[in-house]
Amino acid sequence: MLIRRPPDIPSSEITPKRLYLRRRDMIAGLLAAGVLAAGPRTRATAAPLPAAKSPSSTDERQTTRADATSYNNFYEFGVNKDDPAKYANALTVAPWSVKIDGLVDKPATYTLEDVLKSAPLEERVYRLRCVEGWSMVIPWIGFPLAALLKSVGPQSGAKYVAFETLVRPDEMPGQKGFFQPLEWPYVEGLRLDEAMHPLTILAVGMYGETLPNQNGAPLRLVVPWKYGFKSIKSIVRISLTDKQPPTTWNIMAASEYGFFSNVNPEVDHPRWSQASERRIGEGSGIFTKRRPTLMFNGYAEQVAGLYSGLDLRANY
Ligand SMILES: Nc1nc2c(c(=O)[nH]1)N[C@H]1C(S)=C(S)[C@@H](COP(=O)(O)O)O[C@H]1N2
Ligand SMILES: [Mo]
Repeated sequence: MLIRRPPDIPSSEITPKRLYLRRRDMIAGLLAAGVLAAGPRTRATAAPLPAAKSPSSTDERQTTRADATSYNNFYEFGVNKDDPAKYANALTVAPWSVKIDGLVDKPATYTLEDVLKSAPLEERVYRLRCVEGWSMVIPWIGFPLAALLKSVGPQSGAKYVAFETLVRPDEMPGQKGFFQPLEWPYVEGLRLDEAMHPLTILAVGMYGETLPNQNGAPLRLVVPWKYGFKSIKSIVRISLTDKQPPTTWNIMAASEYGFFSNVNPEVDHPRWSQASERRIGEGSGIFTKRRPTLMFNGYAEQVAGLYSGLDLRANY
């Protein structure tokens, strides 16, 4: 969990030996694959990323990798579902660093390698439910955001965590030209207790490999009980704040997308019902099967307590 480990304490003394070796091998593998390159910008290629499956995984049938990597929302590359798969390979994701600032004891610009030292990687198979009414089941590889936050030392005044995506129009066609669908950078935020919840992870991989660019390489958030847009991709900045931070879809349409955006089948989007969803891969056209949407996307048992006493209709 230490970002800056005193040089006299070998990491084998802090972490169980087995995990230590795995993490060292993993970092070596990522270096070899160019994911953690220190030199000029590199287009990383998919590298194997072995990780043990966490008990917080669902055993529902997983969406195919082909579907999860070809039907994406990543407006920096365009607004169509196939734009990210078409254009995101131009994005250089190494070297990568994340600026962590605001109300923390150790603000700094951390390399991706530093960030990866905060905790061992795990596989987390989570449901992801888009506000548009479709869902997937994806085997992410990542670690709890809480581990990274603890290692930088949140200060007592910190109440929220704000996130920012890369702005690089040269490599992100959706950020240049006449039609700009959103304001850049894409920004998101969580309350500090949501960010510290053990289900909230930072992902660096999926399906046993490093993240494809269209899924938010090299580092993205995954918050399984909230609508997909909260799971911000290709993160370059994490700030701890005392005020609720602005969020991209709320800036775009405040009456449709609130700060919380918890999956809630009882609160409809102003333009459509949120009571059911289409699982990607389960039929199309008239054969589309719809499943009921579950409260908090099926994670109510773990997260409902975060919202006790909060009116979820007013705080959508
Ligand atoms: N930076 C950024 N992050 C983003 C988006 C985006 O357009 N830009 N789209 C969001 C939306 S609407 C969804 S549903 C998920 C989709 O993640 P996936 O493509 O890995 O399934 O990413 C979210 N993160
Ligand atoms: Mo979404």
